[in-house]
Amino acid sequence: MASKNPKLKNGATKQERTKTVQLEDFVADASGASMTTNHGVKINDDQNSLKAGDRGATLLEDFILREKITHFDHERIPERIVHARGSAAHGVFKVYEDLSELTRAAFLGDPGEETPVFVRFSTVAGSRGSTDLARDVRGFAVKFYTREGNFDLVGNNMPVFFIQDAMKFPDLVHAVKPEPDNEMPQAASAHDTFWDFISQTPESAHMIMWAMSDRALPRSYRMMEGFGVHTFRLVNAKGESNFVKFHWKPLLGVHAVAWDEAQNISGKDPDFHRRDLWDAIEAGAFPEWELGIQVIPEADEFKFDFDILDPTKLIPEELVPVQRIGKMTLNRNPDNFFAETEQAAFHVGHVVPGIDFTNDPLLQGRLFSYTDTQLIRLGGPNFHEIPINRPVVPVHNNQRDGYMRQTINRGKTSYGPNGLAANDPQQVKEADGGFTSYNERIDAKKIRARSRSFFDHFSQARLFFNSQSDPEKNHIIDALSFELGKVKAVAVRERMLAVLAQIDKGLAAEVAYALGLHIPEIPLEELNNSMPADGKREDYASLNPEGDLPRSEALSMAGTVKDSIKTRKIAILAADGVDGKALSAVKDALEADGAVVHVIAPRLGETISQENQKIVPDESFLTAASVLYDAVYVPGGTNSVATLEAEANAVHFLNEAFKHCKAIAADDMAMQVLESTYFHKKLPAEYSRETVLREGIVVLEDTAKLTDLFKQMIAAHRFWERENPRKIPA
Ligand code: HDE
Repeated sequence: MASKNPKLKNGATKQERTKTVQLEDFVADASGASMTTNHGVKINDDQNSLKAGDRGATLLEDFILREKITHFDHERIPERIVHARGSAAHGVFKVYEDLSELTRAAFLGDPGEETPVFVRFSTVAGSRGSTDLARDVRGFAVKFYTREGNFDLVGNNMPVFFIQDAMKFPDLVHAVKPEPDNEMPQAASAHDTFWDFISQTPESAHMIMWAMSDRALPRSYRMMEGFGVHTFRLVNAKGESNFVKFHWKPLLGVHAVAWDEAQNISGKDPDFHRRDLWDAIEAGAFPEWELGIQVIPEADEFKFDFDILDPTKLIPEELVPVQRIGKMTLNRNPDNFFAETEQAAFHVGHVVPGIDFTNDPLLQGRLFSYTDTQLIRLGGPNFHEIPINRPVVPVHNNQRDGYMRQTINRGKTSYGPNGLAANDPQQVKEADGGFTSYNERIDAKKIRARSRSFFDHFSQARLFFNSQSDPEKNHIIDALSFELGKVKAVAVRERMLAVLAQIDKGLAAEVAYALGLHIPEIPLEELNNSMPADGKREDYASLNPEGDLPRSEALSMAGTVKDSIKTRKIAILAADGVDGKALSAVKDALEADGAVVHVIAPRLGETISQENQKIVPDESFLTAASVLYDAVYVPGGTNSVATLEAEANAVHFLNEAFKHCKAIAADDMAMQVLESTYFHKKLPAEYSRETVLREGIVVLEDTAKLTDLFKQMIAAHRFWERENPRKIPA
């Protein structure tokens, strides 16, 4: 499309190349404009169809009605077969230092270069309209619009995957999606077909540990790690290659919600993550991640006790540290969900010179799938011309035509070699930026098989479990007990117990207890049913060695960043007669540190403080719920406290906040409200600083002191120890 933007006509300055400027050419803004048909005819009446008389039949002649209804009839496209539910944002990426020793990718070689990105987060199993808080893996797909073309890092928030070979992907997805006879359950993995498949497929054991952990219940997309999962290659200008694993590290830390809370959020606000991302960006609290790489020299390919081509394995950070090489900031919400978020087409095969693939058999299959899926989803081969998918550099080749072609290719030649157009467009030498594949030596027989080096199915699952804090371990046990508890086929439950016993006997015993079952003795060679017709059981037996590392701190969320209350959502419960001075002091102090504070009152409109000042509540107890907040504060004020004490919703709010291990603060006078909760007996007897920070509850008259402690408690995120001895009522 010819540019309407005069800045772009002169081409090529760095700023002008940015994606935002490119997209502007396609943005339509109706402010002050006349209404027209799609063909530009001004419309006089958009309220009534053309009829034969006042009360007569509608005329087929009505081209305005027909155009409007026809377009409407075709508004939907197929949703993504996986990752259908997603939310996205624009941003920028900047590398910290020149990495040209490692890779010739230009966007990683110039710390002065700002590369536009578009990032889409998603759940995997649910459909487009499903809840954000399902227990699920999250997609973390980043499109870098570099000056050498698009690079897509299409990752997840977990560093490993369920299967080792692309051949199994349709089976996995059929098993996890709603069951085919009744289309239930929506977005959840807690059902027979999923666990049936998993219990026959021990290679999924490691990923199952991640999926049953708190990683599957992020507090926010902004508080998730991201992983490229596969081992890729970085290749420098000399043609030297290193293996690489990609990581995204969120600057706000990695945080989760409780499972009971997640289930409640799904009802109260199914758009919880979508809203959170949108609101943070609108408020200017731009989400940030550092890009990390683990670099493995070619010579070290066989140094590990697992195969680096196996996507069910991670490389522990203790063995290969993650170097933080750059920062990504998301700073702009899309203008239009469909045009941008829905039509974005990511592809793990979109790489730029300097980044290359490995033979990971899952990655190899993905290299086929992503273009193929866009052909059906976006309707033809020209989806690269959709504005959100266009690179910010010119595109020239001899590909032509197809549905919805936008480019008007001038000239007679659409082939090469050609003499009529002097061979234009020209191929590009490697030294001038032409893509060349890494010259990997391959000398092998053609076989359909799985490498024995992929058969250790349990040691990293065990490493993950052993690396968790006690509350995290309890959450995994609870998650498995819940999920398998929803499975109707007892044989599937039992088989899963045998799989869990290979990971950790204690874990299996706890889940077996919850299910009221015994752990069956299934020998290792009978656990794996994912084998070919002629395969011999012993050849496909899982291995289960001890593993080199007892623990890896980086796998636990317990030690994550806990130094900020930025963007945390805090509720202040208030009614008429509230101590307005204390309320404002706490609110102002929290907001000054970047928290989002909402006053919640029995009704909307106005709340009058004891100082006779008007406070406009953000929500009422009807519209708000504690699961939508990170912490809660109850100011004093005789009348307010009396009202709240009698307000069942306020007491419920506090009970739930306690149950979900959140920070709770109250003025001394508001103790009366806390006394109506079920947990008041559990309140720490003496409010030493240490007790307060351990328990996450502070009741103090001194507002300044209270604010200081409350902030530290909010930054700590959750007080999971409160769940002990796991007897918190609903
Ligand atoms: Fe995907 N995956 N995938 N996947 N994937 C898709 O492409 C596929 C895998 C991931 O926000 C689809 O455009 C196969 C691993 C993300 O638009 C499809 C295999 C990882 C997204 C597809 C995998 C991912 C997708 C569906 C096994 C993490 C959403 C719609 C061989 C590293 C991207 C689409 C977005 C989407 C195929 C495994 C991540 C069908 C065949 C492993 C984040 O092409």
